[in-house]
Amino acid sequence: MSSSSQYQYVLPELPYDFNALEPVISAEIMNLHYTKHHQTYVTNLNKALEQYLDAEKKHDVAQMIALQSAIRFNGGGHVNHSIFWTNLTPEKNGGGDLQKGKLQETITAEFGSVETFISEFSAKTVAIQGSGWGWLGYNKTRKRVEIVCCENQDPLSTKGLVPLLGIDVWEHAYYLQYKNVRAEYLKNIWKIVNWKNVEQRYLEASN
Ligand code: MN3
Repeated sequence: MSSSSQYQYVLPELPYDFNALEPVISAEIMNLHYTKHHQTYVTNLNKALEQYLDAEKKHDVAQMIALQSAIRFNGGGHVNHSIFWTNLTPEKNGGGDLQKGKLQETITAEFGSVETFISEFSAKTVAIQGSGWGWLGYNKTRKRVEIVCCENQDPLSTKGLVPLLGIDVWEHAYYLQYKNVRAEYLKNIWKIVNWKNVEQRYLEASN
């Protein structure tokens, strides 16, 4: 077994075609986002972890510390996008349809209504300065769902929460289609949210 083999992360399979989320997200964005952006996080994560393993073997703590920001950024990018793709689904496959059930009850209890949740989530996420992600996360200590924003590619684990639904608001996620109007992207994306996936994550996290 070669020293780096345990760090060969790979792109997860995209569960739909590049054009399947149109008109909300164009095939051009999906193609670039998945094959270029996500792939680059994976490539650079593997590279950084390989270098980290080398540094660890040499007991070079200073180098291990220096590599941490690359691991955080690229590892976060890989973790976040891997969740994001599964959080979305074409409208014809049930995108945007939050059916009655445990998650819908929890969101209603926490925010008053699903509509209020969506408008709070959208308002907080549209206001992220620079690049980042809006999340619905599960707080295991409080046993509640929360809306939290993360900067750059910081995964939600850095806030101590379990990710349920993440929306990427880096410009690469919408700019080719929505230009500078992040709010319009955030208004439309609810049409393709895969609530079944979000609910499954909620049931696992709250179990
Ligand atoms: Mn992205």
